[in-house]
Amino acid sequence: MLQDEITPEHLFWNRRRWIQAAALAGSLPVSFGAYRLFNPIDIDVVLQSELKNFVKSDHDSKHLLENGFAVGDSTSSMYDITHFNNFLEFTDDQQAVAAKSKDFRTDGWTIEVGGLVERPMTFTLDQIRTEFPVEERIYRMRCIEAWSMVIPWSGFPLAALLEKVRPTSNAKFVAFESLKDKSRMPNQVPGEVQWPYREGVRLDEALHPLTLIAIGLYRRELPPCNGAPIRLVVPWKYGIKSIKSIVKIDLVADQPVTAWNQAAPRENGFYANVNPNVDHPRWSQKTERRVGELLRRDTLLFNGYEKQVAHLYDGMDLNVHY
Ligand SMILES: Nc1nc2c(c(=O)[nH]1)N[C@H]1C(S)=C(S)[C@@H](COP(=O)(O)O)O[C@H]1N2
Ligand SMILES: [Mo]
Repeated sequence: MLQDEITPEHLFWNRRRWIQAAALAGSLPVSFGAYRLFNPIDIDVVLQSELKNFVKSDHDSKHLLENGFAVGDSTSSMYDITHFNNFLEFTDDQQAVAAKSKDFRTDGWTIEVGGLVERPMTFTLDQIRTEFPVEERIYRMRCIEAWSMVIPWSGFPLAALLEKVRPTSNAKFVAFESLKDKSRMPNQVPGEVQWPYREGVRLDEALHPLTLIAIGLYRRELPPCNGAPIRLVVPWKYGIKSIKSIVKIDLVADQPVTAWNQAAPRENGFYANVNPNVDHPRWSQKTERRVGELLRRDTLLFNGYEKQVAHLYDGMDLNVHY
């Protein structure tokens, strides 16, 4: 299950092959998403450097599957992962995020971790990269808009970061903020979402071993379109929760304001757990389109991570929007 055993990496990273694959995809519209018909050979993702500090998981693939650290479904291609994105700071056109974000600069990036903690800390990216051993997690990503992918993230548990700063006993939630800088994120215009993009989870959700801070995918640094240089991934929740390009993490006592809950609370609950039994006000959540596949798939409760996370919600009614 480890990526170097199953992925012929040169196929993803040989630029010529990649372009050929994209061209082929464009000539086979029946088996691919319709968006490719209109956007067949558009290679605008700048290839990022390889990550160091990789750890091999000491579990076998059976344990990876049991923990939810890997999935049985096949991994989405680099092309799909980087050419259908939600990143409203750049554009609301999912197919144009790659092109609009490709020159996004992340040098000098820092992440400030504070609030109700014993040891507030500010990390540079280099510190993050050396401090935390990076592992591969192959997760489903299910957007609230009913599309999905399978993404091989490179990252480390958020719990490892929180351990360093030592949350105090008053801390009950974790609040996240993306970069706010209109000169680098040109679509930070007045609209539904108030900038910066903000997200939050309960502290026990934050400490769950599935909750990941990702700094890469396919063992490369994160491409801008996927939230460079550092983002959250909470695989059992709708994609809105997996906030990109984080600059600030705060431990807080009360449920924090989140961008989409604030913008449209009837459509986006604070919890936003993937749930096929609770429809979006404007569409069903029972099925999803896996990007790159023809037939729709059934959406799974907690995005297929029920065994790992259902206990976090004991006593909550799973047929209610929350
Ligand atoms: N800062 C920020 N983070 C964000 C978003 C965004 O618009 N801005 N979109 C979210 C949504 S709706 C989804 S589905 C995922 C998509 O992640 P991906 O493009 O890497 O697949 O990012 C989430 N994180
Ligand atoms: Mo989303």
